[in-house]
Amino acid sequence: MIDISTKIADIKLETCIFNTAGPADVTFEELEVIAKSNSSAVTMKSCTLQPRVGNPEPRYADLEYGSINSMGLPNLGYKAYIKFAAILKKRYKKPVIASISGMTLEDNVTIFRAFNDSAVDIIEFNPGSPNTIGKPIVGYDVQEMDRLLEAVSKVCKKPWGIKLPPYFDLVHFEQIAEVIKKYPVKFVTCINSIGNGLVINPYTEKPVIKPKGGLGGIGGKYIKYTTLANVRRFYELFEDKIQVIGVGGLYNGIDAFELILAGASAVQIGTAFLQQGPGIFAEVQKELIDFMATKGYKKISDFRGKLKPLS
Ligand code: YRO
Repeated sequence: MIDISTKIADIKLETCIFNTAGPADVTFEELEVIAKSNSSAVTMKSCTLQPRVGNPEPRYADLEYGSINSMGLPNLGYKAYIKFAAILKKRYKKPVIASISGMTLEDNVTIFRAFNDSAVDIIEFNPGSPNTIGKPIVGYDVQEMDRLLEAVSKVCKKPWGIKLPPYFDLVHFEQIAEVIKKYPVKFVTCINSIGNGLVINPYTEKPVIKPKGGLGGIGGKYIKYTTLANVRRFYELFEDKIQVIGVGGLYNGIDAFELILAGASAVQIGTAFLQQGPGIFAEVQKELIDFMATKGYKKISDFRGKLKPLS
């Protein structure tokens, strides 16, 4: 028997594979599709204080090897997700994960506080928007990150982690890790989409999405090696005291295996779920088990983080 269960923030997950915040997880109907699938948890769309319709369409496009999006955080507002969590938990008995992405520090504090008295098991903070006008997104500003994490730590009573944007400079990994270590953060999820790519249709001579002059976050196969590097670097810097969840470019069981080998305690699926539907979770699960069987591994701790050196 091969066991691919895991624990995130001390919450048991029947498998280490579930949906990432963002794709097809805004409405209750969409969340029920995830709950009925083999996704081991139900992660809900990042929420804000007020409901948002998001950016004008087209705001998402499938690409040959992935996706581009500039959704603009369409969501039903945090109160809807507090209600959804209660129903989902009761009906489907699997962990529910809320994602919070308030537009200001004050909004984030209000939303975190409200989720304390909710059925959600885990909270993921998404520092993907600039919380101060004229500054970069919080995840790319070490001081802003410190300010936000301090505020969230003071109010949050649920186990929580952070969905990080990708980093590309080795010093940035160290600076962000130092700030995160100051707070009771249980996990980081690496990575959000690679921001502000531009996809052009050469025939129409136009971008493929409308918002921001065509700029949008890139997901899918294009980003897998950035995901692996971010998982690996944070796994090393946190010395396994803060867990790492891997997401970005995972389409099959061997991708999941590589992310776990790099140090991930669980993996999430985004673009591949959107493109292939909820059957992807059972598929990746089976492929991971089959690949582990060929290696003689019986549980994910047999190989997690154990990437071998070349020499
Ligand atoms: O556009 C989105 O809703 C979006 N897309 C992503 O690829 N990642 C995200 O975290 C989000 C939501 C947050 C934000 C980027 C719009 C601030």
